[in-house]
Amino acid sequence: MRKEWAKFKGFSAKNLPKEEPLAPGHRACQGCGEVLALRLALKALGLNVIAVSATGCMEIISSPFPYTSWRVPWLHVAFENAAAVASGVEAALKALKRKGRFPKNRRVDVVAFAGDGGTADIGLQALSGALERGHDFVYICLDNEAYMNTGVQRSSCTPYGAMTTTSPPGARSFGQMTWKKNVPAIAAAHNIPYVATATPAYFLDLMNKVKKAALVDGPAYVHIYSPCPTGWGTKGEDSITLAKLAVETRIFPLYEVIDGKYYLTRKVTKPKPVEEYLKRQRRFRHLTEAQIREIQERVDAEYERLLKLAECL
Ligand SMILES: Cc1ncc(C[n+]2csc(CCOP(=O)(O)OP(=O)(O)O)c2C)c(N)n1
Ligand code: SF4
Repeated sequence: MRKEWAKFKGFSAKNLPKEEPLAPGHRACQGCGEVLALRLALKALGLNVIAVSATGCMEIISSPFPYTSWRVPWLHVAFENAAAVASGVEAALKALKRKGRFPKNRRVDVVAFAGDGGTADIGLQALSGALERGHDFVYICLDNEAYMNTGVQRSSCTPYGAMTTTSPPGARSFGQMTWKKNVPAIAAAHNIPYVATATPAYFLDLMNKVKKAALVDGPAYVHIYSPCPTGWGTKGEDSITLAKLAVETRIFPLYEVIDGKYYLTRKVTKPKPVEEYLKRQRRFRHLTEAQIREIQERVDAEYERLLKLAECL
């Protein structure tokens, strides 16, 4: 365990922060998993935060001029540069402290938010640079598995076989033809102190991971799986069930990578078949039995690989 966590006892149902840094009244779709993840992450971080968010659903729904849902200082930045701007904010804070223009002991956490498109595709270079330079900040990827804000285009985090407007199934295609990019593994390859995966279905786990990410000295990366009823063709009320199913089928395992060491935070010993997860979503409706089998085999193999890397807490 890292020394920065010594005094953090963890969130529980009894000590949840009262503050809601993300105000209600925003314009997210009903049942949006991404805005729930954002709300929980901000709740864990508290009010001493400067947030940077890339363009995408969470920016659009939270800031229709002249309104805002952000009760903390917030910068909306371009699609590709959330990590670069967060690096600049963190460096500026350090400089202000050095020059005596900001109280030395006042803690302000810098956090960058971006979707999977803003993280795994267009923002990957900025993210890699910021992680490699060792800025003390948290990067949170809100992964709804496509470019939702602009009308459900595929990203490199879109799962194999999924239908999007740019991976339509038909005579020559079965949907997304590539396997989901493993961004947490890419982040971990930068040898940063902390990487974690989370989902709003396990909200205390999510909040504890975000808080731990903020407490570590140096860069931290949290990848949050976020159901999107509008883009996935699911019911709003099913978002939490789906997020749970993603973990229970081993499609989205929950783990931490602390100083390069993997720890499974929820070991799934009796996995449900991936079909249970796939069949509830319109984006997978066209898949054949053979394709579902192929996905099951891949999920089994990836989980075995993860088990070899991990120790259970
Ligand atoms: C350089 C650039 N290219 C394209 C766009 C248009 N654009 C804005 S948001 C977005 C998709 C965002 O997708 P993602 O990061 O996955 O976030 P989500 O909306 O799904 O939360 C795109 C393509 C842009 N703003 N800038
Ligand atoms: S399109 Fe999806 S991610 Fe965007 S606000 Fe709606 S449900 Fe949320």
